[in-house]
Amino acid sequence: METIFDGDSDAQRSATPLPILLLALAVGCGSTSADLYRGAPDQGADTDTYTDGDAGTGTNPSTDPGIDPGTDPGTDPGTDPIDPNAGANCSLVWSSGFEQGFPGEWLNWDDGSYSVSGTMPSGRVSAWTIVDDASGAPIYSGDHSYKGWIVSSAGASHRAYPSLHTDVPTPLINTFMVYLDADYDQMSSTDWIHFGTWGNADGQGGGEWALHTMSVRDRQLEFAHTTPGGGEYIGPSPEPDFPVGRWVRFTVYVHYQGTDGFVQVWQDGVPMLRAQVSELGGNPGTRVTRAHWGMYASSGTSQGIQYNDDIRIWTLDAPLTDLETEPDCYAGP
Ligand SMILES: [Ca+2]
Repeated sequence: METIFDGDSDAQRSATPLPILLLALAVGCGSTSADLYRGAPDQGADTDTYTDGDAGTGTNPSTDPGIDPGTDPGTDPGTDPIDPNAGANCSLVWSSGFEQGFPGEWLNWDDGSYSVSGTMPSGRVSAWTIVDDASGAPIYSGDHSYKGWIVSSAGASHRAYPSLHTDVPTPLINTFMVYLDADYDQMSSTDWIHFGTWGNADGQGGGEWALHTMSVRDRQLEFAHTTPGGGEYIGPSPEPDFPVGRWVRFTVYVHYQGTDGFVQVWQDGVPMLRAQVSELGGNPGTRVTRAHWGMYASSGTSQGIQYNDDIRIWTLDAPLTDLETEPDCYAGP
């Protein structure tokens, strides 16, 4: 049975500001989630979230009926694909806590990087596996987590992760947990270890799609394939090194609006980066159809372990209007 939070993470979350998720007001007046699911283009109806990042709709968050800090997320059985405890504005559409094995909820495709036994496959220098509680490896919830690891530099980028092919309308929220165990002193300033990729491959096989990524490079969190290139840093100053040796909670907001799009990430509840998804200019769309997380890294990266757990994708029935407060899809209605 997968639980969403353990005691430590509850304590960690309680230190963050009260989770607030605001409904956008009247996007297209009468736009419904059904409209969004049909992928109806909504270009022009939305405010420009990139330049209008501040809250300020006048809505009083304390009156939002969707927020109930007293709800105990730990009571969520976690096995229902549509989470009954999801916040009023969030709908859980996909999740992986690595409790179902592989392929389980993942694309049934393995490039040779998956190791059932957890030992490095012959001829490889990076691989991934699913570890269990008995292994002593970090587990965020349930009894299993993803582990991707690198033992040597390579001639090409390391790719050791499962992939998701899906079709989810945006705006959406992707929450996931990362535990990085890497020695930054052994990484050059240009080496990177990736945490997430999102994009809108059209499924037609042409290989043309808009994508954007998030990684740690030169010790710090960054986006790539966005405008600005590494993302606009909006976190505390000075920018901290990305933490190693503990679980970090990411909350990623993705909104594709045809030829333009927006992405923002919170790290443990703190806004860190935002950017425009500029590749939509050449490959427009409104839905995320491809995503992966885990150990994708520059060829020069010679070591490192990354654990992932509780990867979840939630749709929103309207764009966020408060981009300061971490949207909390776990908050019960
Ligand atoms: Ca798990």
